[in-house]
Amino acid sequence: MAKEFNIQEASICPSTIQMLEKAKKDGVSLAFNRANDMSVCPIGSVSACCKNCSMGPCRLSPKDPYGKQGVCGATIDTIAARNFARMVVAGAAAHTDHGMGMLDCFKEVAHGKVDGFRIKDEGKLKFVCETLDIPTTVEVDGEVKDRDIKELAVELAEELERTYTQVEGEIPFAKRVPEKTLERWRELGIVPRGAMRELMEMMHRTHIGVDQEYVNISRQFQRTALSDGWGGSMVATEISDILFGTPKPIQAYVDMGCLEEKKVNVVINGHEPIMFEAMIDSVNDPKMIEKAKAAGAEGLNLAGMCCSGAEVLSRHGVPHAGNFMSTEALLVTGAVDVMAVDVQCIKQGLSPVAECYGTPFITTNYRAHIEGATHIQLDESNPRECVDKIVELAIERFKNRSKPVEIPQNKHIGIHGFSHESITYHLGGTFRGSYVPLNDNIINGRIRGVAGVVGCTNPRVKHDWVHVEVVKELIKNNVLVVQTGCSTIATGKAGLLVPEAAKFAGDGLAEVCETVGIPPVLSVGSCVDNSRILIAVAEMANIGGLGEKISDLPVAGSAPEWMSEKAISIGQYFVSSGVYTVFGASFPVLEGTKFKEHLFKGLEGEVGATWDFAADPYEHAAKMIAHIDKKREALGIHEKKERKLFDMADRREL
Ligand code: SF4
Ligand code: MSK
Repeated sequence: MAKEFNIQEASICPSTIQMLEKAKKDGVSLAFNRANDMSVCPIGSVSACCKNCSMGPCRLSPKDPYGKQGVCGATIDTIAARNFARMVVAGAAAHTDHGMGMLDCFKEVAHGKVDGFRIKDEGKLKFVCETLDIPTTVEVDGEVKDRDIKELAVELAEELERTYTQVEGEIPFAKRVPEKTLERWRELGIVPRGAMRELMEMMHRTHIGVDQEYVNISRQFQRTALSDGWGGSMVATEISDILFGTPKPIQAYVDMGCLEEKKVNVVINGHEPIMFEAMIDSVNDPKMIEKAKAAGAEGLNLAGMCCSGAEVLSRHGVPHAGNFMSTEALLVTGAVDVMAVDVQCIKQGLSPVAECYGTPFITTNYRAHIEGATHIQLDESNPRECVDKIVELAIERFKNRSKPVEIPQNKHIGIHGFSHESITYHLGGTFRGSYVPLNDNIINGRIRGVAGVVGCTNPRVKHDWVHVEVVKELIKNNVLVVQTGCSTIATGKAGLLVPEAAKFAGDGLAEVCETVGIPPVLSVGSCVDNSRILIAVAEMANIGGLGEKISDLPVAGSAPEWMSEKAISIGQYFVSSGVYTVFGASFPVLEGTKFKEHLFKGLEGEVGATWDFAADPYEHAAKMIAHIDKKREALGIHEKKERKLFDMADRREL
């Protein structure tokens, strides 16, 4: 018999709760209900089972993990390490394939084969070339001239392709890793060669009868995860910036109140920005707006969800309707006239919910078809063909809306779109743009440290609550928070992404925020944009004053409500880069095993950082703060020194 489901306890998001109540009345089941009805497998949840060959599946006992082995003799440590490694592979593959998709599109643009997109941010193109030692100028007859943009783009695309296809050597963005951190990776043999090679080797090594020593397995999954963070994800971010513009701080709304009853609501969900960017053109096309008006609507309204939404929220201020656990709930409003998706984090459950409310549900990427959805393939050389069809379906649905519409009237303004470039500017101004003031304020103690709080939402915990409480605790304790993905949307709904949220921050952080005009919580984009956090910590280490390696910095990472394999890859590349990282919700490795001990303690000796776990948000934040304090002490900056805060007058003087 199904357990009773307490809707009020499922989320702190009033819109999601309102839609859960409506879904109940409508007799519609969502992921929240399914999680309530399905108990967690006590063996699988801690990786105590293996199905890597048909002599099994083999289940070990979580109560007595060393009591037996798999049929092949595999121990709990081998089984758990192999399972963990395969999670890293799947997560890294998702990000690197996303990045490769972006690179394919960029190559077409560079070769002039695509009309739908162009190089929008030439400055970013040059910046990325410079970081990779690709010359951006050329000397002609003794005169230094800028190189042709198309030529630069072609050369950059060729260079970045090595991120994926290279079989020997180091991936291009290894050049961005602080020297001492990179040196350590070289000693450990974990500098990624090319993502395809790392993913292939990891899958090989986890096949039955290959790598059966958990420390050795962990070396390769670290290398694989690093090929995601400093490889596939970083390429995805940088190419998206070049093609669609580097985000700058922008005000935008989040939450379901972004839907408009009298307009045709077009919702995009997934991860890659390509379809969404084309959709922005379509909904702003006067011809399409005219068609919507002819159908009786006041116009077209576009909103994003999940990381697709986070990409365009950051770049263009397109409203964001909700994170991963709100995607089905949004359809329950009856106001969504079409939901179009591409890849990743798209619940199959959306398909029957869309059907219940008569919402066309459209897949657009050949990699992701979903039963019950209509597939309209997006062709990058003519993206408008696909997105215009989607808008027309939405207009048709609006005209024939047959279900009652109920839109939760909640929306929250916030500042999104921080990037490495804009943080540099905000901290130092046009002429003195650098991370020096950040490091300076960390050294003088106004800012205790920096935390990256990222990742998914998960129905196994109270939706959004853990994110919001962790972040509030951190800023209260003067920790500047940087966020991506679904986590950003949770805190956006809680009103933490505005400068006025400085009132929730400790005195030192509040003072810095007020002086430079930033919120205490910085929204930096989607899950691939965790690479922006890597670039930020690399810059902090390179600027000096806070040690030489990333692992010396008073920084910490967190994924309070994670659920996806991508989160495991992200967590691992944070840790392997030197960032102590705490996960909430659950941890997929059995307590009391040598492998767990290795992740939570042993990695300290290798890369200077470890994993940790705390489901309770206050314990979670306390662990991060304790780590930051430990690093401050090691740097000898734990006692507060009065240092001058740079204000506008100082900057002008400089
Ligand atoms: Fe069992 Fe070993 Fe086969 Fe895994 S690889 S299923 S532990 S026999
Ligand atoms: S969408 S990976 S639920 S952050 Fe990137 Fe959100 Fe997690 Fe998907």
